[in-house]
Amino acid sequence: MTGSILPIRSQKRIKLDKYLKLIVMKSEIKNSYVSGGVPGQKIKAPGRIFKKLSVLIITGAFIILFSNISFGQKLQLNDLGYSETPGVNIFVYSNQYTGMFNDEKNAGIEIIHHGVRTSTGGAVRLQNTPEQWDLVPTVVDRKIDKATSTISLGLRYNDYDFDSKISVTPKDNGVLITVILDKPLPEKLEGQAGFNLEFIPSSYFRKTYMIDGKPGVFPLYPSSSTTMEPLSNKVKQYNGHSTFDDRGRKEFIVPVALAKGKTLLMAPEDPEQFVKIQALDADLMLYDGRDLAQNGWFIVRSILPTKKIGNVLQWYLEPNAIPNWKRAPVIQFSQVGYHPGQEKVAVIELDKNDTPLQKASLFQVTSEGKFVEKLTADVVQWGKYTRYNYLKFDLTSIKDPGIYFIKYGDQSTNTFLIGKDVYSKIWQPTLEVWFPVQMDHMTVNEAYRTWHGAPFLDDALQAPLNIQHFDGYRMGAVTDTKYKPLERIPGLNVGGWFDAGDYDILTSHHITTLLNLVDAWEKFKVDLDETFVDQATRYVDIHRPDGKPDILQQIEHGALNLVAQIENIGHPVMGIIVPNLHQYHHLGDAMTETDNLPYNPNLKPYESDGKSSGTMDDRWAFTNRSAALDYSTAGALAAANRALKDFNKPLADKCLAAARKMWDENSNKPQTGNPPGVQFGAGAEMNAALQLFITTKEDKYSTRFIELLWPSLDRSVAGRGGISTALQAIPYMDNDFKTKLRGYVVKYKETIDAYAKENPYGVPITSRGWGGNNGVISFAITNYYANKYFPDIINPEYVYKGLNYIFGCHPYSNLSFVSAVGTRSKEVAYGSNRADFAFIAGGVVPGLLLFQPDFLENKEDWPFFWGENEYVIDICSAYIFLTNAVNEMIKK
Ligand SMILES: [Ca+2]
Ligand SMILES: [Ca+2]
Ligand SMILES: [Ca+2]
Repeated sequence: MTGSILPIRSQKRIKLDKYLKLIVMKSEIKNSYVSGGVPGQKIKAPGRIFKKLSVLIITGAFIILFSNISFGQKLQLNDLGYSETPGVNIFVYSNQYTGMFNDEKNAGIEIIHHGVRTSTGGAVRLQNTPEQWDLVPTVVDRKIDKATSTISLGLRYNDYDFDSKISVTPKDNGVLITVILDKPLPEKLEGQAGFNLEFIPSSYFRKTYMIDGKPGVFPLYPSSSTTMEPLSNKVKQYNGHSTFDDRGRKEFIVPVALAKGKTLLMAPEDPEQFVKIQALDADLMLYDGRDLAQNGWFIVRSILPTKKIGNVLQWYLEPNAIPNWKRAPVIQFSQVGYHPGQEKVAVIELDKNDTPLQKASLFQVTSEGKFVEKLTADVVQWGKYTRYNYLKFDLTSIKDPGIYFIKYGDQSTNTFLIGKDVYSKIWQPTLEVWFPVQMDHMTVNEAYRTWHGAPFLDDALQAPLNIQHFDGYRMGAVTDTKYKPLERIPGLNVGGWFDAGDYDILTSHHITTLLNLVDAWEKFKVDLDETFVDQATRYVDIHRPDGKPDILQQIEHGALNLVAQIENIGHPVMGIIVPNLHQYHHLGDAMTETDNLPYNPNLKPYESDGKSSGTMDDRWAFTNRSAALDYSTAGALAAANRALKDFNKPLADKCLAAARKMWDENSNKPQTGNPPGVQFGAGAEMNAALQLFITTKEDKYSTRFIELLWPSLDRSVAGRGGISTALQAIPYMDNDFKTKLRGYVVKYKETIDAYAKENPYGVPITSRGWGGNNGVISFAITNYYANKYFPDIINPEYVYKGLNYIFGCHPYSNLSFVSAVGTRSKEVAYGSNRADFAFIAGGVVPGLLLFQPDFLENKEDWPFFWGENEYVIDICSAYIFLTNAVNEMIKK
């Protein structure tokens, strides 16, 4: 039985306000976890225990209120600039729209509700259910008035010359939100501009709402009604693009509200997510943003009145606060487990109001299924990082192989392993499943499932001039090719990987990926064969050996596309991507993102002769040339030549020829006059020089490498192309090289030791815009090389630190960031199957995003935050290298 506030027989007779106050009277919540002892089970008290029942008699009717709702103390503006009470934080533009990907659902007025960010986007908006590429306001002004605890904002839409102001001020147990206009709404925005606040659907699934006493259930899947309107009524989207494929009908979809009223109660049955909103003048409307976009949220909205100025709209917003609420401790450890010889330190993340316990314990699970306490030890306080306090529990002394779990207070973790071979297979899902799924221009099958058909056989058209594409690509005033704008470039429908959760070929990431895969092949002889690849019939089958090492088949696949770029265009291109925004957000079989027929300007849109089509949906190649891209491609193809020379000799020869061509065409250009190593892209040139030298042994390349390397290290040992490239060069250089490098490695150690003071994990955590896991993996790879050549300076623990973090010893949760690796891992991520709330095995997510000023987040119930959850080829290939490297380190 859950703590339900129903039944109420005569809603109309009870004013909601009064009714809420009555509920408050006596109830109390105990929101703690009941004592466990069973690993992995955080047992919630039945129905979130309520101690007392309130029995109330109202207007002659006997009504029993089983209430679990109670209100905490008032919100207070803290020194960090947000309103706070235990269980509720309200951020008012602590985070702003950054521009790059428009509305990332991480800005505006936001609520952190009992430790979970449930609400975002509080702003004057121009649609019922704004999508990612709908216009967002610019914050022109943000003021904090400490005396009244009020935060005021100026918001502006330049496209409509429209300014509004918002103020947020504490009132009763919530806040009062006021929209102020100095000038009446522009006519064009009448009926369109409103105040919106968005709520994440996953926090409200399987829950109910009530609007003016009328109950409803939050839909698990969108099925509310929509209407069509003529395109002339539509407020424009980013840069004139459209997310909607109207099939030439000049119309657009307008979602209709699920419910309308003055007072909205969201999830009144759930004290952790219960929010009350009252509109003091206009109506409130509840919308489902998923009508238009799978990543849409539930939206509460009031339309701004026309021809009015001053305080034109007011809402009272009250997120329920459980009195004296404390977030449950999060016990963080490696879900993959630990090698017996390595340090094993769990981190416990504690609410700042929580009192640390003295001890934690480690239990072993015996072969009889019994739990044996192996260690009880003091926890050590590390201190505060972001908003939490951190403790450490050291279990290094336990070395017996086996199955274990940690117990802290009432909580037991899930089980993990200690064993000599815990790392031995952790790279396989990435090579065996994730990379095959990303393969472009191929049908990819796995047992009974076809991941996708062979896509983009209509690649590609020359991108037109002066384009700023919505995925960051640009074209300048010239093509830098022999092709006219929109002319077909032949030969590009081969090889390559989808970069990430979208389906473009991003050349710079292909380069990184090729280098990582070649390194893994050359250094660790990764000869796993679990993928069948047939380029002739464009067919890939997962879990089906074909006698060829999978890693070489992947290297071949990446090289095929880069070589095709250089042979057909003359040089590598920034990328190849669909031209229309209504294609770009594609969620489905990649094969259906275009019609797979080459564009034929002689046919009308949507017309086809069976061989070509009049629909302009072919991908465009963004062809502007850059020396940095030329050089880095030369480096990757020089490396690919070595891996492929005994596997696919003709392709290997083409790789080297293309690499030399790129080198020669750039190095013969006049110098800029800057000293060596200061030109743009010098890191790329340095890496190309090293790779060409390793492949060809020609002195001109090593000379140039040395010439660029030392000045680069003097500028920064940690920067791109810095110490990591230098360490990799050691086997190919003389002894003096290594001697000279030693001083830089000592300096490098100082920079990485500083991380242990910054955070309890001792790794570089960067986290705005895009999570920092790639940086953590690079850090661990550099440490692997440093340990290999300078073990007296860098010990193996610097490598394990990075792995522990990726595998679960990180803030917010304790999930492994690699799907299907470790006992518990990311099962909801931003792969191409994200609309199914699913994962792709072996994918590595970016990790934690920082919401200023102090909230780190990685959601596991909402896949659509790309900055937290999107798998990308560069990080996944680096992961394959690192995990093979750690196995080699252990062998030694
Ligand atoms: Ca992309
Ligand atoms: Ca194979
Ligand atoms: Ca086409």
